[in-house]
Parts: sequence; C-alpha cells; structure tokens
Amino acid sequence: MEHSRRDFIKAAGLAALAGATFKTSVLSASPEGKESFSLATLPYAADALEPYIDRQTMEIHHGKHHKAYVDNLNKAVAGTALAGMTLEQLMSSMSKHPSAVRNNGGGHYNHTMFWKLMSPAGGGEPTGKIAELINRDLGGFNTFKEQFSTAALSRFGSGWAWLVIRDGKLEIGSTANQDNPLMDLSDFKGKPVLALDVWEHAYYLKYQNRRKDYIENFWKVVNWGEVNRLVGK
Ligand code: MN3
Repeated sequence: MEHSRRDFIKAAGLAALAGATFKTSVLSASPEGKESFSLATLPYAADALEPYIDRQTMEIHHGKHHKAYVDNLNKAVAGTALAGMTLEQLMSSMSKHPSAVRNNGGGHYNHTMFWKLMSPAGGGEPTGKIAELINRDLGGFNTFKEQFSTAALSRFGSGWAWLVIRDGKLEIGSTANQDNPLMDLSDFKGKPVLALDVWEHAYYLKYQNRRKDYIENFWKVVNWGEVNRLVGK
C-alpha cells in the first residue's frame, strides 16, 4: 500500500512538473504573453455615462488613447529591468526612467484610475470617510468642488486635476501631461483619491473648447464609492 501510494505521488509530481514546463515554453514562445502591462476593459458600457460623456469620446479615449499608452509603455520597458516592475514602482522611481516611460506609464496609471472613478450610478454628494475628510480639511463639499474645478480649469494645456492625501490631509492640485502625484519628480505629491483628465481628447468631441462645462458634468458621474475605497487603502 505504502509503496504504491509513493509511486502515485511521484507520478503526480512529474506530471505537474511537465505541465509547468509546457506552460513556460508556451509563454516564452509567444511575444504577447511576455507583455508587462495590459488594457482592462471599461467597467461600464461606452455609452453608460451619457449624456455627460458621450459614447464616441469614451470609445476613442479608452480604445485608442489609453491603448496607445499601454502599447507604448510595453515597447519602452521590453527587454529592460523595468519590465518586471509594478506601475507603482515605476511611478515612485520615475526620475530614473526615459521620458517614454514617464508619458506612457503615467498615461496608463492615470486612465486606469480615471475609468473607475466614474460610474453611471455616480454623482451627488459624497458620504462616508471622504465626506468627513472634505469637511475637516477643505471647508465642506461646495468649497471643495469649486477649488477642484478651478484646479482643473486653470491647468494650462494638457494635464490632470487631483485630490490627494498627503501627511493625512486632503490636498487639491494638478499636474501637466501624464504626470501624477505618485511620481518622485512631480511637484505635486500625495496618494491620489480623485482624478480628472483635462486633456482636450477627454472632452473636445462633445464640448469643443468648453472645458468648464465638461468639468461641471464630471460631478454628475463621480464614483464616490471608488473614492472611499482609495481613501481607505
Ligand atoms: Mn486621457
């Protein structure tokens, strides 16, 4: 009995080993399997945020712009030590990396966060921890909303508006291009809990030059549940 059981375990172990070897060789034979970063599908349908954000903008923004950041990030890290790093690790050591990693790594991180920060069931006033922090640190929801909107409106050219936690307190700011508050080289730092893309590609098809209207409508889709999840992390 004991003998046959041992043989069985040995045979099972060999089979598992063969399986593992097979999988490894399949992966290394396939260039797609080696890519470090991938584009997740949107957490809702492309038209789910209408009328505030239109379907065509969402399709192009996610399927073309965000996809290009992912593809170009993968190209930029391929065959380098950066290929094994997480996005967070790349952000915190960004001053050491080429500009292609800064632009496309930031683009990938920021958009991944941005999609989840909106929801067809979003909008309204926040509840829970974020509501408490906004009241404590930023003078209440209306003052916060006005200050965040001003940061988004006054960011010249392309960039992002942010709500972050720094040293335990909420702060509002903005960054240029695809920079974000997790990058060591950013002049505005903290843990992001809300982000708004103010690149023209985020609103131009529907709003043309009216960034202010786009920002006003953003408040109607903000996913406060996701904000609270990020605050709690
Ligand atoms: Mn964008």
